[in-house]
Amino acid sequence: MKLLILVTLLGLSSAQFSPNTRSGRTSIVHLFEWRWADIAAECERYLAPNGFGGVQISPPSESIVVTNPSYPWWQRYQPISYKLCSRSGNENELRDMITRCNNVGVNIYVDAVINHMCGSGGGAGTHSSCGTYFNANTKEFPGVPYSALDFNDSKCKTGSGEIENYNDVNQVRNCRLVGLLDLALEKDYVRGKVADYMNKLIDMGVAGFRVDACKHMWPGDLSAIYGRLKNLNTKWFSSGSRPFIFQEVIDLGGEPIKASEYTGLGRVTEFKYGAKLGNVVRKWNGEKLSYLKNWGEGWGMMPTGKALVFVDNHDNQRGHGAGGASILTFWDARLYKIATGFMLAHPYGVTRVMSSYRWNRNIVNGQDRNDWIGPPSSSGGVTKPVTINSDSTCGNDWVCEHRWRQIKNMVIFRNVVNGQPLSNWWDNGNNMIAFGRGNRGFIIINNDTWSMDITLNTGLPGGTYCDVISGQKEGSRCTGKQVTVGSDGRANFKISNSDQDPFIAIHASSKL
Ligand code: QV4
Ligand code: CA
Repeated sequence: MKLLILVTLLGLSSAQFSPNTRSGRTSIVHLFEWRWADIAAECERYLAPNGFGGVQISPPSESIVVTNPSYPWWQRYQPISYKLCSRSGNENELRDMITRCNNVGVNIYVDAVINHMCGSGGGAGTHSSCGTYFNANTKEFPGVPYSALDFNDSKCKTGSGEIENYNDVNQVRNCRLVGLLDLALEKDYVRGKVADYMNKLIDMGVAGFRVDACKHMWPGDLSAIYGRLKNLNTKWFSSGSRPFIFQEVIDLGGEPIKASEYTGLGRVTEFKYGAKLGNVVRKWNGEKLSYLKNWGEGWGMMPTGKALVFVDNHDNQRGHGAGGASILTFWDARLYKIATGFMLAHPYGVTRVMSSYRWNRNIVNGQDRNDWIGPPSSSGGVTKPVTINSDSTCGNDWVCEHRWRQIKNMVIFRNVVNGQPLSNWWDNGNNMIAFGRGNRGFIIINNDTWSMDITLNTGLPGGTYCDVISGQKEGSRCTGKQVTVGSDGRANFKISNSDQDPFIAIHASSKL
C-alpha cells in the first residue's frame, strides 16, 4: 500500500514536466490575444498540418474592462471571476476551440492568472468581461465569490501595501504586484476556488497551464493547488496523464527568489534564454555565435528538462517584464528568424514560438509609450478576426510569426530531429556556426559580415536535400537552395552575408 502511494505520488509530480503533445510534435505557439474561433480554425487549417504541438492561449477568465487607456491587452491579467468570457470569446466558443484543436491533435494550454484579482484602483461596478459586479475598494468579487478575507493585505508589511523591494521574499509574495489585489493562497477556500477553475478547464480538454506570476506565490501554495488538479480528459489523453505546468518566474539572477524553487513543481520559463540569445545574435557585449557551443546549462540556465524557452514573450516584446533591450522580436525580422531558427534546431528545453500583433510603437528614450495597446480591434474593444491572405500570411495587423516559412519549417525540423543529440558542431571562432542533430538534420548560420563557402560533415546520409529556409520541398521539387550531401556525409555550403536569411537547414524529410 505504502509503495503504491509512493509510486502514485512520483507519477503525479513527474508527469507535469511533459507537454503531453501528440504525434511526435515538440513546439507550442502563443497565439497572443487571438479569438477562440480563430484559434479553432488555425488548429485545423495550419497548426495540425504543420506539426505544431499546442497553443498557449490568453487568459480565458473574466477580467476587468479598462477604458483609460482604451482596452489595453493587460486588462486580461486582472481577473474579476473565473467565468469563461473574455474578449477572445465566450464559454461555448472556448469549448468548441478546445474540442476542435484536440480532435486534430493540437493541445491547448491556458494562461492561469491566480496570484491576484484586479488592481486596487479598479473601482466598483460591472465593467468586466462577463458583466459581473465587483468592488475593488471593498475587495468583493461575488462572481467567485471572494471577500476581503481572501486577500493578503494583513500579511504585507510594506507601508504602501505594494511590492517595494524584490530582495524581500515576503514582500514579493504577500504584497501587491503593481497594485493587483493579492490572493491569500494559503487558505483552503482560495485554493479550492482556484483548483475548481483549473479543473473545469481540464474537464473541457486542456492539456496544461502557463501559470502567471509564480514568483509572487509561495511554492508550497502552488504545490497544494497542483496536487488538487485532475488528470487530463481521457477522451483525448491516455489515462493518468497529468496537466503540463509551466510557471512564469523571471530569474535573470541577482534576486533571492530563484527559478530552482519552482522546478520541482513543473517547468519554468527560462528568461535568460531570450535575453542572452538576443545579445549573441545582435553581437552586443562582444558576444559571438561561436560561444553558443555550450548553450544551455553551460550558460547558467536551468536543466533542460525543466525549461520552457522562447526568444520573446508578450511582455518583453514591448518592454514589460524582463529581458531588456537585447530581446529580439518580429520588429527585427532578419535577426529574429536567425534566433528562432537556432532555438528550434537546438535540443535545449521545450520551445514556444511567439505570435504577435502589430501596434503603433511610440518609443521615447528607449521606452514605448504605446506598450499598452491591445489587439487589432474595432470600436468598443472588439477584437478583429485573423484573416488569411492568399500568400498564407495574416491580415488585420496580425503578424503570425508562426506562419513565416522559416519559422514554420524549423518547427517541422525540430519534430524530425526529436530525440537526436547535438552533433558535428563547427564554428569559425566568430559568427559562423553549424551543427547537426544525429543523422536527421543539420543547420548552418552565417551572422558574420562576409560570405561563407565551406565544406562540412553533416552526419546525414548522402543525397540531395532541400533547404527549408530559402524555400521548401513541394512534392518532389525544391523551391529553395539545394544541398548535395556526399556518401561521406560532407556537403558544401555557400551563404552570403547579404542573403535575405543567412542560414540553411536540411533534414531527413526535406530530402529530394
Ligand atoms: C498602477 C500603478 C501601481 C498602482 C496601481 C493602482 O503602476 O503602482 O498601485 O496602478 O491600482 C497594469 C498597469 C499598471 C497598473 C496595474 C494595476 O500597467 O500600471 O498599476 O495594471 O491597475 C500585465 C502588465 C502590467 C499590468 C498587469 C495587470 O505587464 O503592466 O499592470 O498585466 O493588468 C514582474 C512579475 C511578472 C510579470 C511582469 C510583468 O514578476 O510576474 O512583472 N509578468 C506577468 C504577466 C504580465 C502581467 C502580470 C504578470 C500580472 O506576464 O503580462 O502584467 O498578471 O516581473
Ligand atoms: Ca502573491
